Amino acid sequence: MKPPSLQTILNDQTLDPTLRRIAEKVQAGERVTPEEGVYLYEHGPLGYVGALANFIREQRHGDVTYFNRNFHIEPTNVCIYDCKFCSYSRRIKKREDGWELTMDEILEQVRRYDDQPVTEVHIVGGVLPQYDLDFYTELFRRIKAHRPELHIKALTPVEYHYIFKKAKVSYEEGMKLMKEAGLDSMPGGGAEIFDPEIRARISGDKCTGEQWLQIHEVWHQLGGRSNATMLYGHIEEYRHRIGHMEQLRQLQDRTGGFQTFIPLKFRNKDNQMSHVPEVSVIEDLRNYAISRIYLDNFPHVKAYWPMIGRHIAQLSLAFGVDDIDGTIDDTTKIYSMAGSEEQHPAMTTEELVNLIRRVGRRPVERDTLYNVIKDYTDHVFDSDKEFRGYVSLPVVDN
Ligand code: V47
Ligand code: SF4
Repeated sequence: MKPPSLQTILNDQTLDPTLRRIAEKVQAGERVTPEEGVYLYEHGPLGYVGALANFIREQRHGDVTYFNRNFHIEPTNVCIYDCKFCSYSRRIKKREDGWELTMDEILEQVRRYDDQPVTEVHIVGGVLPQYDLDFYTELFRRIKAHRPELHIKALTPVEYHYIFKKAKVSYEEGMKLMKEAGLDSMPGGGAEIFDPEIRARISGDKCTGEQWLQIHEVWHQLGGRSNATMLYGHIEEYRHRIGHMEQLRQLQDRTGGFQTFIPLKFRNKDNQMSHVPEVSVIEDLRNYAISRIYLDNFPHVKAYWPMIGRHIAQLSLAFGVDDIDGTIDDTTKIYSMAGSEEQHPAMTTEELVNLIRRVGRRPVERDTLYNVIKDYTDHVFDSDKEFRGYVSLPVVDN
């Protein structure tokens, strides 16, 4: 399944002149302005934005669709902050229904994957005072001592800002300490929407958008790589999405340290914004496409399949997306609690590969830094012998 070609769009004599100008710019590899970005959101039909985004995607990656083999650890599902969209926030999650893993319990989770060819551990969860600078630097050291080649993608500026402030160290000092301890890269979370007014209304008491951007900049200056997300489809307007992406684009122009942009659809279950309706699938696909068009200096756009579900993830591959994240075990709760499509987000490597193949794309396993590990285009699975890509873990119950 593919949208119309860019040439078909340009051949349409009835095309709105501004949309034609934007399509010509995309064809010429020119950057779209913030005003044009908002215009795309307001007036760009699905087929049109899909054609532009797919043109960019195929120019850069052809049919290649990346995935990786990773697992998630959430040290806690309780959080001192009060983000209105989050089912971890202190207003929603009472400590009695929560878990708070000790360092040994976290290391035990890492050890469960000892015989699995996973390349990355993604550590993210709520913010609590006991998970401080000493805790995380020691944790990273112990993970590296146990399994040096496992890539640690961990925490976000939300945690780092809190941890560094408490430890009275600068962002520069703090990120250096994290790097020395074994941090390999930073995931994209905590970005939400940078606009101060919207951010104050949905996640008032955590780090600001500016602080989020500063911490990524410091990390990039240390040679680190990171991702960026955008929480969309709640109370923000189109101009806020473009404003968010514009700040990311500017930072990327300065550092080149971002790898992947991950739009995250707001889900409304079990949080303080349950009254806000979720946007449609069409809006999801338009948003992927416009992200791909706008963020011309981001190498990759990712659809996080546990959140949007396997079928929309498949569709997204025709709307600018070239990465569908990894095989994820079923301990990842933040999304299932918020009402994501996948209550138990785990897919075997074979399932993930087939999902990509069925929409005519080429599945390629990557490591966190997009080094190719294996091209699965012509791979024949032998289900009995192959590693199946996920291990079902018991739900942690304290
Ligand atoms: O920042 C929380 C989001 C994010 C909800 O870098 C919600 O590879 C929707 O950033 N509806 C954390 N979203 C997860 C994240 C991530 C995920 C996968 C891969 C990567 C990567 C990063 O989850 C938070 C917040 O924006 N979130 N609650 C909700 N109700
Ligand atoms: Fe805490 Fe993050 Fe949830 Fe906000 S989004 S309440 S910082 S876990």
